[in-house]
Amino acid sequence: MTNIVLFGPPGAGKGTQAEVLKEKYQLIHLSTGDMFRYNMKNNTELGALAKTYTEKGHLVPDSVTNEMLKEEVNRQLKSNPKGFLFDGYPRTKDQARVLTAFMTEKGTEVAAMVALEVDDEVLVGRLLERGKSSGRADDANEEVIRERIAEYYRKTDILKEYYQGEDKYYGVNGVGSVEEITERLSAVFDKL
Ligand code: B4P
Repeated sequence: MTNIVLFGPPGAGKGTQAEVLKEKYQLIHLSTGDMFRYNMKNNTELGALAKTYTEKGHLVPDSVTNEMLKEEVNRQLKSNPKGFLFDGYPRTKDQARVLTAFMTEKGTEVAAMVALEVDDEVLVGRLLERGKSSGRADDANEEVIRERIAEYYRKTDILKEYYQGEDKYYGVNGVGSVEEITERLSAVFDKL
């Protein structure tokens, strides 16, 4: 299996690119953000818990996120996938450690972290634009959007070093048209 972590700050375009790349490379796309939104929409207990964090722009606690992710990976493994495309996970050092151990337990590994690099002001602009139509509480106002970006620098950005330490980090310029960025990402994916 080839497992890739698609990385970047909120609004970098991880979800947008994952939709294209999962088809192109036949990978199972796992977005923890989508999983939380599905649970919120369906009013599950997990959704109610996640909402209290996401609407403030904060990360959902690691224990909750890790268990949800593992459960989904276990379910998907039954179909013998070619690999996973992790989108929005891991987002903390604890999540990265859990993912490394979990992949080892499954006899596989994370091949690479591919990161979309985008300036903060571009991120704020994109998310405010999406907020006009998405109905997402976390896109609704600039204060929450800036808090999500601050949370990224507090807890997530450090993961670059974690994967650089394993020689698995690839940075890609995330500014340009969606197609241009897909081409840049594909150049990295083709090597993996
Ligand atoms: P996510 O769903 O992962 O949300 P995101 O960071 O906003 O998305 P992404 O980077 O995928 O951006 P997108 O393609 O949509 O997380 C939401 C929340 O869930 C988190 O804040 C957190 O609370 C919680 N959560 C999720 N995972 C967690 C974890 N592991 N641990 C704890 N909590 C977790 O693109 C954004 C916008 O930009 C779109 O409108 C898109 O159309 C636009 N866009 C994309 N590419 C563009 C381009 N090239 N040019 C112009 N616009 C572009």
